[in-house]
Amino acid sequence: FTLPALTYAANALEPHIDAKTMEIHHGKHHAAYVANMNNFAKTAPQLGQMPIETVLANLVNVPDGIRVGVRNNLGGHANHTMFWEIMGPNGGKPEGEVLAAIDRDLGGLEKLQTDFNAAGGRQFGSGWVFVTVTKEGKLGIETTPNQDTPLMYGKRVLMGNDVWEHAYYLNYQNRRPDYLKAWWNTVNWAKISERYAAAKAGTL
Ligand code: MN3
Repeated sequence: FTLPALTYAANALEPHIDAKTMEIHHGKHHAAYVANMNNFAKTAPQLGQMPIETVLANLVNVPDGIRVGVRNNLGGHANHTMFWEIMGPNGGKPEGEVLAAIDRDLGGLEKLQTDFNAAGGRQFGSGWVFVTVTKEGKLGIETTPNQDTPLMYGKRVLMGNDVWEHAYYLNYQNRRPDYLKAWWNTVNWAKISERYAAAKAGTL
């Protein structure tokens, strides 16, 4: 398991997400999930030999003693890998097929943002808010606690936002709704279009 490098500078998402938050979030929090998985793989090397989504969708097959740890740390690794990928500077606007799907399934971009932020705001404690996508390209909004991911029940994630306090507390403190609102300025819609096409091709 390896920590993916950010494809943009730590300060590239300012003022919406500050460089210090990015450095700690990526370089400490995500790095810890990766290190923990590499430790688990010492005693259960099969974990590193299967696609991540396969392990997460079949946690029952993970040895008892490390199942909770794998759930948390591999979930965290998958969630954060997606998270860095779908953000970036100059993210543009949704276009083409993904925009059509947002209009069709989620009532348009404005309603998606309102509903997604409301769901993220309601998530009690640590967790995530996602837009999931089926192989047919249908979108839905879901939340999970902790580092759980829709991959654990065989779904695919188009995009998602981290509502753990470590994602925003340095800059926003208790103001999670302000973070949720500002976060949309960091979304890389070209990458999300790629992920949408991959979902329909069965390769996401
Ligand atoms: Mn996080």
